[in-house]
Amino acid sequence: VEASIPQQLREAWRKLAACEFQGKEQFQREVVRHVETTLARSMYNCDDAAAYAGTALALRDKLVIGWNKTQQNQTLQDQKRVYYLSLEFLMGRALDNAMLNTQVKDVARDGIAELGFRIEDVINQEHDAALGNGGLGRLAACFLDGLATLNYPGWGYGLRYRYGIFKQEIVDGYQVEVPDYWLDFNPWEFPRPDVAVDVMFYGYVKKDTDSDGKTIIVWEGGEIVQAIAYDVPVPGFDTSTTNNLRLWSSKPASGEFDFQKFNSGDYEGSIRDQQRAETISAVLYPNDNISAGKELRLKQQYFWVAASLHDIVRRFKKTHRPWSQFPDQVAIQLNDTHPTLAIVELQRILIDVEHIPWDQAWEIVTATFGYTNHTVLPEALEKWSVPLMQHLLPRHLQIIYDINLFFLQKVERMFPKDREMLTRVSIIEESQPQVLRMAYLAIIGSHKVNGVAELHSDLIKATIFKDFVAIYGPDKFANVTNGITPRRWLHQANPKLSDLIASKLGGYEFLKELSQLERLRPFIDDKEFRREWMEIKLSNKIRLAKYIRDTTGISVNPHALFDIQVKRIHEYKRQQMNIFGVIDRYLNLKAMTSEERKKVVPRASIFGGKAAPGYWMAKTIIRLINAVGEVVNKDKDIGDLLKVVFIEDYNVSKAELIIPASDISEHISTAGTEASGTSNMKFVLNGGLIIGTCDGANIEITREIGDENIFLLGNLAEDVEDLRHRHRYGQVEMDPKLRAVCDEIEKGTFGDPSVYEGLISSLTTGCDYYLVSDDFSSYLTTQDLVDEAYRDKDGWATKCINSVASMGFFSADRCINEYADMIWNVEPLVPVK
Ligand code: Z2T
Repeated sequence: VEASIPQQLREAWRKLAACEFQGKEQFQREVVRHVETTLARSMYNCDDAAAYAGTALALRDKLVIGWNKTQQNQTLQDQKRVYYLSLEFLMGRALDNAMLNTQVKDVARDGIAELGFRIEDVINQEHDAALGNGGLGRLAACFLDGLATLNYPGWGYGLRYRYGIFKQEIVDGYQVEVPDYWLDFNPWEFPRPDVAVDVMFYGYVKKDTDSDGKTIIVWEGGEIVQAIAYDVPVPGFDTSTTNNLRLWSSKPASGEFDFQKFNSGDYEGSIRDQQRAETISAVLYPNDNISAGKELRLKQQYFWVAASLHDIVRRFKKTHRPWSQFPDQVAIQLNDTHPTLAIVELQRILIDVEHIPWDQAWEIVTATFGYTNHTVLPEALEKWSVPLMQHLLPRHLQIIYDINLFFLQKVERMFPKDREMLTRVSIIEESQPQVLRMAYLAIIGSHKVNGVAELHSDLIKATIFKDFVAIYGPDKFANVTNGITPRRWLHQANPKLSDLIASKLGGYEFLKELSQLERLRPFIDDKEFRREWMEIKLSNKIRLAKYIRDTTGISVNPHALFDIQVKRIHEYKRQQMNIFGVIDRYLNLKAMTSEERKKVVPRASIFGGKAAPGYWMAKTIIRLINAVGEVVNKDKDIGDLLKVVFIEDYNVSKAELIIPASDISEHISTAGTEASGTSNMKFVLNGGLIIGTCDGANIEITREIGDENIFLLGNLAEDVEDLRHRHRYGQVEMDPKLRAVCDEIEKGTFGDPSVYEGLISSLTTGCDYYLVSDDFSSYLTTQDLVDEAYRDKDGWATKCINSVASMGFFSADRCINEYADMIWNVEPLVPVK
């Protein structure tokens, strides 16, 4: 490539090469230049929004330089790369993260202050990039940060949704969904009109003969939609490595936009065609842990997968290697089953386009893919209807049939007497209509399958994928416990705590090597250190209390115990158990004498989270939380002893505000239902304790921090089946305290009780599938232990500090290194200067 450019030209370009700003003054120049030229504003009309835009553009220029170098270097080094395919990347805000990762925040803070702005106000102008629902999407974002920080050549591939997750408003206690216009100003993306891929849907399959007279299969005659790449730079922390997140946007393919109609006056008709194409990347499906099963969702999946694979294959082909080396150059990780069609698409490219024999092609495919499972909930396991697949992707369905046939033949040879086995493991479920079990296809097409926490990885082997362990052996199945990036979730969200830790450990190395937190332990008895630690917690609580007052009008005493549950609202996560517990607490307080009340630990119960728009029960839970807040918060008897707050529109940037303010956070899913949970890690890393069930990563957190530092409650996963059975046969008496809570709701204390009928009956006639009544009394007793422990301020501080010191394991970096070694077989690159 170098040699093709004349020496003179090369020198000219080198001499003129853009360079990064250095120091405060150059930073300020860049900001002012952008405000005055890019935005055409001046000091007379530069508001916070313009200051944000100027700062973001200055930082963006800096990122782009490292980004270009990284990409050139990755091409030059020509080593194996990893591609993380995820329908969700819950990135949150970029500016603060960019400043911190490139270590220019102090310069920017001072520089922007001299121009008349507070850096916090500037940062708060940014819209979240909310291209995800919850844990799965945020995990993908943490992984990108880890990949870049560790200098792995790793790209993300996703969809550029016009509308990310909806904005939640609370109106009269109910959730109302409002569109999120996040793209109105987004300096962090770069359209690549030259990177365009045509993607076909529908059409028909026919047999043909090529020039040598060989039979070939052609898929043609379908509708073509164009994918346009938008690239987002992903800077690593304290490294020049800046990786790429490539998001695809849909538009009509050239020629598909019907100029015939346009010219004959059917303008509206032609616009309709255009809109049909644009609809593909228009909106994120707002379901967390529920499969929608809609045709448009399947179109999104294929559109994204086809564009990404085309891009990956094109990059590979530029190296002129034989196809057999594809898995030595490319690792593709499937974030859940959403991108499973990538397996079929690669097989299609290899056999239909590259004319590689089936077996050779299949070997390449399985060596390339790894599949991560994120749930065992049956309603979340994707099953696509065969007639829909036949209609939308006829050639892919044929290939799936062949994959299934060869697989079942192998199984039949292994288990000749077990006919039932074949029906159980077939990709096709014999229902009406037939459906494709995407998880089975993902397992069959990958070389490694992993769960996201130990318990979850064990459960999938013992339950939903049991037969596949018998077929492939246990080594195909692994565990990679989730992790979080300490850059965003400690350094960015909780700068004071990060600074205090750095002052003791002698610098910020721990942000790259989180196990260094162990070195905090010698300071555990240091009075001054403990005082500073608890003072930081208090200041984070004051920051949150102020936000709550400004946004809801509710005043929360910062000295109260902050009890926080923020996550998607879902029956399995059991926010209902939490709010029932709050009602029980309220009833107890009401029954107390004023003397007794003096001994009570004041508590602020803080909730946040979105319900899927069509999930009625989840919406009812939100309604109940708000109704309880209405009653409790204005009860003069109760005062500061209990406050109930629902924070609107929980998202990544709110999480950064809320998590550092927690004393205790709740992770109380029915045992065996929460695959991992990742906010549990974020809360503990920020010096909060947790109350939780023996589920997901709570178990490993307990192992790391010690069971004296966590409040565990409830039944174990192994008991769940039996308990559910007993409920179905009416053998369970409802817990009397839960009965009293339900009676209070039914009395109308929290407004029209008919609103909550479904919620109450889910516990009774609904067989209490999530076992609230089985865990309720354990939950209440454990909450009493929390109060007790909180009274001992010193003991509490010791628990918090010891826990933080033990959190090294939960860094996304550890997690990425495990994927790299065990699944991807990729090595880091030496970062460019
Ligand atoms: C999701 O956020 C999770 C699992 C899903 O399964 C779908 C979505 Cl949108 C299809 C979550 C899990 O519920 C959570 O336990 C886990 O920590 C997270 O994925 C990341 O693995």
